[in-house]
Amino acid sequence: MKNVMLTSASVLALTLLASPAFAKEYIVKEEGVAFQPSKLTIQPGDTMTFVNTEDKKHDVMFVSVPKGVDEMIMSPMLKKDEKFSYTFTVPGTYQFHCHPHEEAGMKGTLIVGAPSKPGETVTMDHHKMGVSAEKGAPAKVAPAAGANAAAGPQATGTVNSVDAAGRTLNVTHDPIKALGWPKMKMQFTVDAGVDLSTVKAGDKVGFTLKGTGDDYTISEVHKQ
Ligand SMILES: [Cu+2]
Repeated sequence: MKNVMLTSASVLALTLLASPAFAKEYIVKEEGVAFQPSKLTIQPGDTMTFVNTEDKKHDVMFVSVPKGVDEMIMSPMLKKDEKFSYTFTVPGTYQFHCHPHEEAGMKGTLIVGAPSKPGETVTMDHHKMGVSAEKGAPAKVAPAAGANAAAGPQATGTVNSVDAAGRTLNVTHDPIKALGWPKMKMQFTVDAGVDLSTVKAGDKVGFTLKGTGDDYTISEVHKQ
């Protein structure tokens, strides 16, 4: 009986150590065209939650991240009291900004674990929407060729979540050569008229993008 109890206690201790019970959540307010705080250090496994506390719309996008981060970390545009959370696992230095207020200096720095050494980060340039690695050469944003040019760039990916009422689709898309985009997790606005009722989390989908520059919407989506 004693042995059984000891074993249970050990299992419980291991479970607690392995669980995210010790992970912390850090709140960053988007307020006064600034991130508050704008500099912080967290540990791998911790979560940052950005909260817009004012009437102005803000977002947050991570434009420089440690190598090994294979997705674009960005929120949708946040209205007052809306939140965006992300759990960081890759150690290093992250730079982020609010897209509408970048020029106004709304930016910040996050260190997860320990800072990156020079050459250990990559730029996720939202304006050009491509990963420009060490050399800094921006990925070319070329229109798709042939029939695709009229239809817009084609993409494939896996659906993370669907908000049919809010007309948004969160998808981890495969690299999109026509746009020079790497594999990224992104939230897209979906055009009116596109049927989202059959699309659900976990689905593999093909979709068509419409737009220019950094403002793309989904104009068509189908299951694969
Ligand atoms: Cu802003």
